[in-house]
Amino acid sequence: MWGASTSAYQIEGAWNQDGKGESIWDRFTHQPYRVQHGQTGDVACDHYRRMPQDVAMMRELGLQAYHFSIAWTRVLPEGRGQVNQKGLDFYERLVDRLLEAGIVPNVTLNHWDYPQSLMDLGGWVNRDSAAWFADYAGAVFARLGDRVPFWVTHNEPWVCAFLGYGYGVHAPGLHDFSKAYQAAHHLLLAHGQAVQVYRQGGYPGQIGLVFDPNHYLPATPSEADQAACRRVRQETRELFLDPIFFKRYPAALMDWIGPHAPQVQAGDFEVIAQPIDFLGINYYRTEAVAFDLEAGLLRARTTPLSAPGWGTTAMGWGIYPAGLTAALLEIHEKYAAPAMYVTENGAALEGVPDANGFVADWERIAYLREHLRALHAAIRQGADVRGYYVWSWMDNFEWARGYGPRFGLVRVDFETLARTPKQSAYWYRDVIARNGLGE
Ligand code: IFM
Repeated sequence: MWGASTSAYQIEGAWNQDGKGESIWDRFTHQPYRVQHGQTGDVACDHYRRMPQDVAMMRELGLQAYHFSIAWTRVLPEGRGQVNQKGLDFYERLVDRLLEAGIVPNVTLNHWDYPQSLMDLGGWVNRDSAAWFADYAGAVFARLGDRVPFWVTHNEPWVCAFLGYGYGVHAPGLHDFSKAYQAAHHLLLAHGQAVQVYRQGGYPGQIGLVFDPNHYLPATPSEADQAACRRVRQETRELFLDPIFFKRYPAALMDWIGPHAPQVQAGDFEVIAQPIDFLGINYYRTEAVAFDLEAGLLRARTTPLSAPGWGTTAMGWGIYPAGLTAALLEIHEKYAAPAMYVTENGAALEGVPDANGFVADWERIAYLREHLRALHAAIRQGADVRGYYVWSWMDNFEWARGYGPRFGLVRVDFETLARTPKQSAYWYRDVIARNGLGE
């Protein structure tokens, strides 16, 4: 299955239209010094209004599947309580248009734009978040569960918990690792409860979760660097997958973080470890990890690593395609994971448009081609990977970096909001039509 991904806050705009409530990203971006150049997602790609044309372009370019997220505050403006039918209507129109176009919808419930009203009650640090999330999920399943074949509870829960509550670079902008670990636990609990609601509803589709296992290598063979590397892997990978597959947290990590460890109640792991139908993997980069006393709670400093001959992306991320093979195989082997999908993969690259707005982004093509080779290598070695999604369908709001980094197959001119497919969009159309690279 060949697709592309986006998320609600990054593309929709219309932040306060048709009854939508305020999310933590609305609040965060409206504060000074949070996002580069003070940019916001107020308008973003204006997808909320231009959705029909966007789906038409996806169809023209041969997309088979589209992975997007739902804005919780469009459905429940206060996060709980009264459902805003207009919000659900929008997503129903989107799903129906996709289905008419022969494009499979893959829908994420949480891609970070958490309701501000619930943030005022503590956000993901509040244990009640799990039940609020399950109720929200239930409202969405009730409207769309009969038609959507793939559901994702959370996208990249590490980013949600740690960049939001620990490092403070994402909304809600908190700097407290105890809160980050507690938020991670409640995200997992929320995931489990939402899966339970889905199963109880007897819906015909599949449900899973998406996380982002960067590939990490020790900077040197020293014991200190190897241990630091293990800690980073434990926090970004095992913290989320061990509870789901083994009903426990990684003991060595809990020992290391000591008083920051999350509070777990009896029965939590039973809820978290609901069987899932698939695991989504977002892969972008590989990093070298070195022990560093001044580098946060894990005492681990990460540095981008590029494979020989490859540079870095416009975000300074290393390009290391073999990291995708390694991540898929390691997860396949350790967790005997059910079907896997690469739910995001792509690169932020500069690209100067010509007079017609066209960008000949050969670098993106090189990046994607090499990662598809790496994915194929993992499949040949036994990983059960059923689909691949490019991040992103179109240029969009890259969180704290604003509109600078461009990940899209389709260029968006943020002055006029005109969309122009890049060279990579045509290349990807041909890959899809051939069902491979044709090598
Ligand atoms: O833009 C993000 C997306 O929201 C989540 N995964 C990584 C992308 C690139 O940073």
